[in-house]
Amino acid sequence: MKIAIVCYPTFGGSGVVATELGIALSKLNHEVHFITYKQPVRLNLLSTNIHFHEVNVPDYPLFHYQPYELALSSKLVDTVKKYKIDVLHVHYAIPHAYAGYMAKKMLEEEGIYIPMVTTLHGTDITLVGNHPFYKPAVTFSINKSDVVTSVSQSLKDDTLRLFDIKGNIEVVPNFIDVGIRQTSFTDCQRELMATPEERIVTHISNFRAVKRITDVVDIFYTIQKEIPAKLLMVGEGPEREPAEQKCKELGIKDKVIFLGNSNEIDKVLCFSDLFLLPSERESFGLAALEAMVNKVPVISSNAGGIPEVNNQGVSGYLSNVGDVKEMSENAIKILKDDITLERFKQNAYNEARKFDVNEIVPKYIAIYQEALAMA
Ligand code: GMT
Repeated sequence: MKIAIVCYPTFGGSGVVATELGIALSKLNHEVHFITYKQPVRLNLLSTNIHFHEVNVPDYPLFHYQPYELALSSKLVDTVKKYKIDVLHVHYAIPHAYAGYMAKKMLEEEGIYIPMVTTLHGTDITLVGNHPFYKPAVTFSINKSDVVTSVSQSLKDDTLRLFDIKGNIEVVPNFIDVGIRQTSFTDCQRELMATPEERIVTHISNFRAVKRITDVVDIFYTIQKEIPAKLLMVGEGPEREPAEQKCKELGIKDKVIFLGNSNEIDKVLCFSDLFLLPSERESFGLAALEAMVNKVPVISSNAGGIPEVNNQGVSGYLSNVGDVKEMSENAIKILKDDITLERFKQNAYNEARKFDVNEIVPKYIAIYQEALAMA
């Protein structure tokens, strides 16, 4: 099949999932065309089966806001025609499903039918999409998609609760390539980050308010009072600076390392002992799954789809949003002795295997076939 994938190319779960999906499809001999404004960050493997088409929005003094949807839908029309694309798969409803639908209609004028699959990722529904400014357009584009998928049951429930959805939503969980992780990193170079007796606690995100970064610092503050430990903070975003300030005020500045955005999160997770994800909202929690596949247990909130990924008492522990006391106690429970930690590490890995790429990607292929059959 020839599949066009539209996604956000920056650091963030939806772009990562879209990119990994494209790579997996290309390995199965499908031809994949990424259409977005920048080469996706995890797309370091361009091959004969993977193409990247950049969407440019020319600057024009009259435009106060650059019309990205317009440029994207035009690029979609051109790409579908030039490469004879079979299926359009848009990740994140705003504005991708909207632009995709416009492209579909323009192509129909020329007698070309292209089915559109829309995957909902989370904030496009629970945060941004639900805003009255966007809601009618988001509802419209979801209802006009040929197939709609969501990355968790929780996100499906939220979508049905918040929007007036006419059709079905199929749950296709996010996935991870377990095989790659088994072979890639054997030398963890842990000594670069911590002394042998210190535990390494890690948080990875886009440092937005929804991630509750101050909770991460508070949990770590309690942990390091009981157990020698370092905190690695990976990512960039508006909450980074306040978090750095808080670490200074708490006197733990030397124990917390802010690494910024990284393309090498597997290397960081390779020497991590615990992952913290106390988010306010999380449709799935891909970062938690990436930790688990690297044998890192997870202390998380029980928001949204996280309970579908992090198994209570097995791969880690879940608490109510904001309950940093319980999260800290559970973290210490896992980290306190080597035997307990090793058990949680192995469990985390075993749970992650349920989300292996080989289990999930065939579900998307079946969905493309289903969408094509609607033609
Ligand atoms: O978490 C974010 O702020 C980024 C966002 C995105 O769109 O990239 O992540 C969402 O999609 C991920 C991939 O499906 C999910 O794993 C995240 O849980 C989800 N984030 C939220 O729902 C807040």
